[in-house]
Amino acid sequence: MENYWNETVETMGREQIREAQLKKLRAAVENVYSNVEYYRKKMQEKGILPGDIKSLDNLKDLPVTTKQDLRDTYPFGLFAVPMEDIVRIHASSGTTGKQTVVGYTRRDIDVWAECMARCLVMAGADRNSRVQVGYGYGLFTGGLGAHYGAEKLGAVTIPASSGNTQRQITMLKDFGVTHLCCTPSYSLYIAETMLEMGITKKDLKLKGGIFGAEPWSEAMRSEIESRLGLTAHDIYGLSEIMGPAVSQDCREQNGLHIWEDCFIAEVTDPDTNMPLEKEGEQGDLVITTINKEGFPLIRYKTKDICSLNYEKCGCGRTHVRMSKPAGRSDDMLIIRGVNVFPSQIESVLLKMGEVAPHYQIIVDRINNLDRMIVEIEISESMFSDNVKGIENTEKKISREVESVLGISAKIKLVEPKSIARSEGKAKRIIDNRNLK
Ligand code: DLL
Repeated sequence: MENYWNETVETMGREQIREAQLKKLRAAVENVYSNVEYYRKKMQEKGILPGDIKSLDNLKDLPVTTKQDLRDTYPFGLFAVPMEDIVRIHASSGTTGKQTVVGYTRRDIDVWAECMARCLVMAGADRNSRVQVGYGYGLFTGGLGAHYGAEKLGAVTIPASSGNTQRQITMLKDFGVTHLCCTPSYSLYIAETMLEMGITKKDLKLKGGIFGAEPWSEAMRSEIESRLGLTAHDIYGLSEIMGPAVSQDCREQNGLHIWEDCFIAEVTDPDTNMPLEKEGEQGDLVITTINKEGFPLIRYKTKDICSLNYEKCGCGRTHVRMSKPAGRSDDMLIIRGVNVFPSQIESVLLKMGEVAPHYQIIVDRINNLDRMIVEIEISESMFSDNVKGIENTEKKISREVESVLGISAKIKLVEPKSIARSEGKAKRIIDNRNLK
């Protein structure tokens, strides 16, 4: 029997979902038109008024919101309530420009905790669980987002934050932690450190992992599951929209349920911003928030690439499933004209089995020609292998990468532990081409 946190909402009929969405969308559009000058102007420029939203099909008539809009209104220009109603602020790290700031009212924090609690239950947690939150606490939404959900659920919540890996492992063991929340790359780092400490998965009581904040492949999921002895769930979210718990996959591990009582999802053509006609087609995910007070967003271009599946899921939930995000359209490398996602390379590497799942892609432009080098760590056992053996493995991986991507890449096997580990999001790409 499947457990739900909020069965009525999670298993609501599709027609009911759509009816509720239309009602909430109209209210959301009315709200931003009245309370956010920036939106009012954008809508006026497009010649659309709140009263024009008569059906969900009218969503596509509304202007899209981009990260640039958030920067242009920095810091509080898109807030829809007076500052006295804001109780929390989060911000993106701003590695690619000015940081973006989002604000939450008390009700927004409650809704967020509700979404997170649903995700935790979807990963098999309940009030008897012990949840270790290994996402960073602070302006990043991972730590506090997961924390409030775990507390709402009534689980024992361990605010470990990221880093201090040996201590994380001691807590996992001594506190009998059942659920671990952190980035997938950090979970592998934990597995690696466990090995060094002589601790095995049998010493732990882990049942579920709630991993997200960065793209990861199905192959990486299998690797994490076997090394930590748990079921690994993929959780998606972004600070602009809320933080973690916009969507997550259930036990079927076949797409991430987007909480449609809070968000409307569209998959669009990145150039025209129009929804793609065919269900299941891959495109840019655009999200409209319909249950937010402080920082409502209309048609936000996430730049994450996925497809949508509206079929009822084996778990009984009716909310639409997005495919595992393939990456960001702005993280996509275009190498010699070919689109390359780090996740494609990752799947090849993990299928080979001879190398460790730690890699970095380095791209240079030499004499006007792009060159891609994939540095991959070899396992300890391979390290003691002879040079010939290493060369052969390099060639084998190179052939495999070329057959998947259609372009060649130089494969360089490097010593164990030579690629920097991350306690948060892994840095997979070093692009030295200066294309910006
Ligand atoms: O990463 C929020 C989060 C925290 C999600 C913890 C899940 C768990 P940002 O730092 O604003 O917020 O980064 C958002 O990260 O647009 C995606 O490109 C990427 N991302 C997040 N989750 C996933 C995922 C948090 N499960 C950006 N798979 C998003 C792939 C993901 N990419």
